Amino acid sequence: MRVDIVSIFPDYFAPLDLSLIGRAREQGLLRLAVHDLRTWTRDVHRTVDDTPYGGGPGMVMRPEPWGEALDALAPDELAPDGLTLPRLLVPSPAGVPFTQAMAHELATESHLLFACGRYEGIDQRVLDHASTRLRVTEVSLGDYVLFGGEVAVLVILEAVTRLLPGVLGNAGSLDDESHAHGLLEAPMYTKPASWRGHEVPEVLRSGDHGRIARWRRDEALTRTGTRRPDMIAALPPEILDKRDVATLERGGFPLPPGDVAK
Ligand code: JD8
Repeated sequence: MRVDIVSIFPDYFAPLDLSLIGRAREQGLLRLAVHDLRTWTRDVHRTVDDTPYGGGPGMVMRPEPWGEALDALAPDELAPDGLTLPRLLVPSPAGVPFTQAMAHELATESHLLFACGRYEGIDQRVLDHASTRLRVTEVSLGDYVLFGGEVAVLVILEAVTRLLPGVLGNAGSLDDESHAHGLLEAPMYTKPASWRGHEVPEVLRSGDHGRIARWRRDEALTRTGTRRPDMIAALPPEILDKRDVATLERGGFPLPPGDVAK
């Protein structure tokens, strides 16, 4: 996968040299480049912002540098010779929610282009113009306000990169993690069996894989019912067996709509 990031704070992405993303880059699984938006300014002060039309607080990012940056990083020439134009992702508090499902979708792309806004945001015409030739997605991390799009790109890139084939050693672990099957994951334990008076649940040391799997399922159901009842309501009823339904009812948690196994 090729990834280009445009920001006025390119140093924000130094962490992408580290850990599994750093290794994915070394292995050529991820070709990532970070670009300073000011590269595409033409004035001596390298200006990227100006006052908002219609008044109001703060500053807005100017369209011209962004237009030239996107022209350079997503040139139409890419398309004729069969290379796909990149998918443009623009973090914004007004964007569609970023989810694990979107992470899986983005992991199928060959080229992602991230535009990091700052100040009050990017002049809307940049996105309107880009939408005439690129697939553009405004995406939000969640209902809270950040200073800019950079940390959102770090989050999105980590969620997408770990889904790329060859990045995670034991890809198997992708299947039973939170949000992979609509439930939060059960609590995890490792040695020592007793720590500061806290014992590891006996079932996990029993070696009885049937009992262990049932315990973990019940813990995942109970934890999800307690912390994320919205996820229980969104579960396809057919994935719940009689024991699951009994666990949810025992916990007093609402069952998902539809006919569940009783
Ligand atoms: C991009 C500028 C700051 C936002 C005035 C504060 C994402 N979940 C999220 N929360 N906030 C962002 C986000 C914030 C951004 C930019 C993303 C560019 N800002 C602005 C509007 C109010 N300031 C985000 N993803």
